[in-house]
Amino acid sequence: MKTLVIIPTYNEADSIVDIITSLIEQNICADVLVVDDNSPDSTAMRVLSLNSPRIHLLLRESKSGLGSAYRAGFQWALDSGLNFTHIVSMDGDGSHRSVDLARMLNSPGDLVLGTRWMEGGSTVNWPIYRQLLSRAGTKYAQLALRLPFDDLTGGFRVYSLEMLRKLNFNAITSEGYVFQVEMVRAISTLTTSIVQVPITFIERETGVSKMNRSIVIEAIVVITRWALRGRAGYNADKLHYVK
Ligand SMILES: Nc1nc2c(ncn2[C@@H]2O[C@H](COP(=O)(O)OP(=O)(O)OP(=O)(O)O)[C@@H](O)[C@H]2O)c(=O)[nH]1
Ligand SMILES: [Mg+2]
Repeated sequence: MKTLVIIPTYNEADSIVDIITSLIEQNICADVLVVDDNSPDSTAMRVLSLNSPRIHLLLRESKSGLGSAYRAGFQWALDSGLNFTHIVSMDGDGSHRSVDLARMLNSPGDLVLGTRWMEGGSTVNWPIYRQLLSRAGTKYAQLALRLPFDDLTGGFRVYSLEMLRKLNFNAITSEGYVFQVEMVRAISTLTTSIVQVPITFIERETGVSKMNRSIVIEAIVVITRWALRGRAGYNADKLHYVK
């Protein structure tokens, strides 16, 4: 197993160094890739200051959304020639714990979903309205898209690179939380090897959330559109998402 952890960042200068250091020092992964959108708070400079061949930075010109940051990161991993076998997606605000990642990496699957809303999973200091929004979002996506998973909007995941290689990233076009839903939707046309591992999600202590109303509206509109169209069937989705 050779793992790359991808962390998208926008203004996470206060938390990014601790996260990377704990991953590298505990040898939880081989390498880390930060995809930074030219954060005004100099997140990228903090990453560069760590000065390690195991820490990579993909610096983009301006804030372009979570989905496009992950697409760029996945493509970087595929093109890197570094022979990674697994890719982890992880937030750069301290909400995701490396101790949970170690358990996720021990769970075999083409896709491992870090899951808050299952037995053993939890959230710490997360406002009740955010919990309700997250649970409602997952419930709606679960029913509308018939995806039998308990945390469809979370960003803490392990992907097998062999499986990612088969996906047509150009077909995955969403940006906010719904990008996480679209990844599961696309991957479920490829494999049934999708497992859930309980995680504890901790509310960020520094920096500010990038969540906003347009991200929620995007999710509702896009999921509803997929649900109405999706009755056309699994094969149409497969042709769309798989190379
Ligand atoms: N590169 C890049 N990273 C982003 C963008 N939007 C969000 N991120 C990062 O994606 C991760 C998740 O974003 P958050 O703002 O923490 O969103 P969240 O965890 O869903 O919301 P909170 O619970 O409010 O923190 C963080 O590391 C952000 O810095 C973006 O447009 N570009
Ligand atoms: Mg967060």
